[in-house]
Amino acid sequence: MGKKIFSGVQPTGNLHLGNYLGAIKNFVDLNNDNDNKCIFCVVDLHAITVKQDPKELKNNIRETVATFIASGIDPKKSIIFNQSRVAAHAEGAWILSCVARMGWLNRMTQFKEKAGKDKEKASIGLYSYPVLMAADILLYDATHVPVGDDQKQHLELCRDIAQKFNNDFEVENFLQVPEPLIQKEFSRIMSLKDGSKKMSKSELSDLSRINLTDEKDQIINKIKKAKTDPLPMPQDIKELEERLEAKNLLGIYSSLTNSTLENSVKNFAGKNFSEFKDELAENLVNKIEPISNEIKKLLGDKNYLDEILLDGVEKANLIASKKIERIKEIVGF
Ligand code: AQP
Repeated sequence: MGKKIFSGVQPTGNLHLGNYLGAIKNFVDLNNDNDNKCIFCVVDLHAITVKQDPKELKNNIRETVATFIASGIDPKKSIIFNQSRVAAHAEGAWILSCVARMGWLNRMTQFKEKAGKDKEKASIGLYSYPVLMAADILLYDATHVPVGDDQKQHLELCRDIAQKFNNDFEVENFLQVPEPLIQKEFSRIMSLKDGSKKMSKSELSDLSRINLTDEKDQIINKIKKAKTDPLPMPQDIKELEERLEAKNLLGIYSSLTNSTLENSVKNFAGKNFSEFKDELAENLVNKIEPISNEIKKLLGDKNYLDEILLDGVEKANLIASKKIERIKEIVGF
């Protein structure tokens, strides 16, 4: 039986290789299966949990849509829309925030990482972010949610919220408890400058990530400058536990070439990093350059991107407004 897929990407600029290999690549495969119903959301309400420049946000919303399409998502076979235009997301988030427990949210590691030492100054939205994410997913009865490894904990929370709502209001199976779809390998791509940190949009150094809008020369340069260690390429997969940068680069290579980490290690065992880096850069350019060119082409036609969003908003609204009405009835409004 086909799956009901829902996933979101924040329009916070600098979409990168981690977003692509961890999530968007998976969206494309799921979208290519005609049995699946796919909804891909540009989660702009999530984006404003940290300060955004309004003009840039508007551009980033379009750029996220362009990235979906340039990566291979067919807008005719899926619903692509932006979250803020479907009021049920914000309404659902409020109702579910009365179901979720403080203790559950207090355990969320992403909030701790993003708020850093100065928690008092973080927005309330950043704290309750996972509840909005639960509303996003549950409004569409999604059965499966493709995400990168960093979102695993939020998805577990979404499952807990769905189960508690169903129990509290005695509506068995009313909210669909979704399954995460997290790739077994390479589900967390790390920074090119520090193998212990995830590749991130907000990292100050652009050299830490491959952006999906990077050009050939930028990609080659970033791989050349990517951090490694003084030893030759690892001989054995066990060495990777201690050699995080080598592990990350070999992981990226394996993901791009659809090979296992073990085979990639065998391929380059004992060679110089420079030889490996040349091959890695070539594979990256082959994958990213066409996407980058297509994003730029699509951004030249803002009307086309806006039409996709408008169409998506209409379709998403039809589904979400019915579900939120039922939720309101159940709650007693
Ligand atoms: N490094 C990563 N490796 C694998 N998957 C990743 N994802 C994000 N980074 C990696 C996955 O991409 C999807 C969309 O992510 P998002 O836009 O919701 O959030 P983000 O990229 O984590 O970006 P932020 O929060 O704007 O900024 P940073 O990156 O600075 O923290 C998700 O499925 C995510 O798992």
